[in-house]
Amino acid sequence: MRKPVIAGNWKMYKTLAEAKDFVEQLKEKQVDSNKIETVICAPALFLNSLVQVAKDSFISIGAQTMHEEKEGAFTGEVSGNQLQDLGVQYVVIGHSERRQYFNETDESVNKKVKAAFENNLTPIICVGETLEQREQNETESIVSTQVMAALEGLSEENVKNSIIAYEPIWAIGTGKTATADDANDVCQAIRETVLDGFGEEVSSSVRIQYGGSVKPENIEELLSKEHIDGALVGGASLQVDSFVKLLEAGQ
Ligand code: G2H
Repeated sequence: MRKPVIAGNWKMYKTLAEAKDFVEQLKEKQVDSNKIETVICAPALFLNSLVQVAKDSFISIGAQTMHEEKEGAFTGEVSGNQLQDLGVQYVVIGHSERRQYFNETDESVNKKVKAAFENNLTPIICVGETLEQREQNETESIVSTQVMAALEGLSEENVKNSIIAYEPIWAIGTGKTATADDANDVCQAIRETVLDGFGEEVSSSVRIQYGGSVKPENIEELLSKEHIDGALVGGASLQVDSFVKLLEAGQ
């Protein structure tokens, strides 16, 4: 039985005071961590404070990206080692915005995923197709290529502990959501890709999220699908009330 994981991806939103206030409010809510995993992926600047605020609660803190090297002359970057040192537990890797605006490639995603595991961080690995690719019927081949590239060279244990987020690029922040059936079909294709590469035990354990305009109105149907094990949520994770509704739907 795979435990659903709902991860908020705050992107470049909130001030430190707003971020702390959100986590303070959220941790007072009744959320059963046996039934659902809750992650807030915040701007790097806030991670140190949020780990402290979330301590001893059901909330885990994640980063939105990391560098693959442990340390070095990489101005502006943050390493997995530094994240682990703060008590960060998750890291989003290969979000389409990182691929589009910050030159992340399948190859760098793979290096970052490996570095995440070396630093005891759970990677949330994002894959997804553009509208043009979907219209050309290339969705499954594109997504499957991204998944295999991201997981290349990983141990079965690490793949099992990875989280894969299927985020169709055309559905991100646009208000357009893939239908739950379409999202489930692609998540199933991802699971079959993992099955081909790593076997039955790994593919039945790995968790696959859907992301792209997830909101309280569509979460229940998405989570009711066999291959969707949670959600990576942008806009609807910015307000405590809507985020709590997503967590409630997953319990
Ligand atoms: C997709 C998602 C969060 P939103 O990027 O990763 O954002 O829910 O706003 O579409």
